Amino acid sequence: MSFGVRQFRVEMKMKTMSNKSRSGLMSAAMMAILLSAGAAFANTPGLPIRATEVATQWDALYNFLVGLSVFFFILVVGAMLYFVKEYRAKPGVKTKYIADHHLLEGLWTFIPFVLLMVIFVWGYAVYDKMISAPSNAMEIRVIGKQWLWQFQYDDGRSTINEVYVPVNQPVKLVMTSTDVLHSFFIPNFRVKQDVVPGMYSSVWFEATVPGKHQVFCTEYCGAAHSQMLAQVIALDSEDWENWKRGKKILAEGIRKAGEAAAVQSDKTVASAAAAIPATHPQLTLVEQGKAQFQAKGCIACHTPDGSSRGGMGPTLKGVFGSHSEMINGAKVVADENYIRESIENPTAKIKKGFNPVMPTFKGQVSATEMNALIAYIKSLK
Ligand code: HEC
Ligand SMILES: [Cu+2]
Repeated sequence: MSFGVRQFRVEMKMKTMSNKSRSGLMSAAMMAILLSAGAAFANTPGLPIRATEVATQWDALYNFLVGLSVFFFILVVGAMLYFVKEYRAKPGVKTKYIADHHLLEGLWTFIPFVLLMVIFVWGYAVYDKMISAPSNAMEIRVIGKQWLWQFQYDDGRSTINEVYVPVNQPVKLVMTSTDVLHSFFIPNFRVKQDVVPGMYSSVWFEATVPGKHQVFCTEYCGAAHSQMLAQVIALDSEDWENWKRGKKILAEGIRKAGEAAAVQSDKTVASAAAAIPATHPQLTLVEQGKAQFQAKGCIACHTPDGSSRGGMGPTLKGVFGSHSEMINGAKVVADENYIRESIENPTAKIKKGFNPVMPTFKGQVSATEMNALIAYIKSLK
């Protein structure tokens, strides 16, 4: 270590830096941190309302990052201004050559390392929470296409650009796209996930504030990208019951020659529900899948009940969620993506004990039909 005289003087100066200016710097930085910590409890100015627990957690992290940035901004700029004033070139004073200072170097490596690890672990924890749905979450399927959002519910209904959910209940979105990359973003919930053609991705939320929450497509997807908007309509328990009842009202209405629109209710949401278009309102999603299973001829090779069709094809009972064994010995978790691949590209993974005789159904199963088929296969426990 080569301690120059000049450097020594710098250190002495730092140590004797007037108590007043040092405490001024420190208290400004502390203020910044406290302000941002305080903001974690109220709504953060400039950000949308927080309508989920995850939103509160994201904001706390966000405010921490802002506070940290302000702290180091004040520290660095403050030190810079101080040094500019204190150590500007003076005639006759030659700056000493300074080689290294292990303690300082250690500190400016170690402190940022600790801070970045805190940010990483904290960020990962909230991301993990945002991405892993609780097992009791209600499922809604989302299909993105240029340029609208379609939603499919367990009860067989489907809606466009409006998704109805209950408050204080976890809801899992299982999403795919029929054309290009989209991304589903609900600012009030602070959740966002890419929606990708050819595969399923998912995200979940538990709305805590009833009302309308804006949805944006947040991946540029072509000319009308900015109009690819939707609303999450979060309903409190009474409205949610009305929405659920809307199904029966609608189904009856359709049977009674299209009287659905005549349903009277002072609940705006319930009347909106009654006007929802539905392809097969009398069939649940699982029932729609069962109909597809027969119509597409899957039933010729697969049974839904565990019985055998000989070597034709494996029974699909209990497949969903299981570890399916392939001829190469690999075990594959039979999730939505596996089921879809089995249907669209059956030879990609061949199940042990069977021949690759399944024809591809690529292009013959629409996104909504695929969701119904998957819901049906999932129901075969
Ligand atoms: C000609 C017979 C045949 C038809 C028709 C057929 N499959 Fe298959 N399927 C098979 C065979 C054989 C396998 C196992 C070999 C393989 O993995 O390709 C299989 C595998 C699967 C698997 C993976 C099962 C597992 O346990 O891993 C799924 C899911 C599946 N089929 C769904 C369907 C659906 C849905 C349809 C209708 C759209 C369908 N199949 C139509 C023969 C058929
Ligand atoms: Cu889009």
